Amino acid sequence: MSEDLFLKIIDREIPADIVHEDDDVIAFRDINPQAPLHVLIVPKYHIRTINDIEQKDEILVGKLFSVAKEIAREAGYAEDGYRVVMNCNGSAGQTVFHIHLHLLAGREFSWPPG
Ligand code: IU
Repeated sequence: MSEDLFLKIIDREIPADIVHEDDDVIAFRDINPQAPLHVLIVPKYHIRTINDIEQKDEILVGKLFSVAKEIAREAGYAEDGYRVVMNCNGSAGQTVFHIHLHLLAGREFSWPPG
């Protein structure tokens, strides 16, 4: 069993409400949603934090945004707007150390974020 909780979701060792999956990426609803739509878009191989992204990962990281855009569009939020966020390390609030893009939609978001 892996210690990476998101690899466990990818391997179906722990459950998740999966909304998208392809060869590179999985996306599932956050268990503690912060907006009516809150989905995590996750690469299928382990990258610990943004600090660990390498040149070979650039296409994959770009794909996280393409998948987020498509999920937002399919859910009807393309025009109203949505937010995507990736936290890096402790001060930003990263709690799961396998990079993931948060997609949040369905409410107003303030700026700057808390
Ligand atoms: P963060 O950026 O690392 O703080 O985000 C981690 C998110 O993963 C957080 O919003 C959790 O609610 C979410 N999550 C999840 O959806 N399913 C899980 O099994 C676990 C965490 I562990």
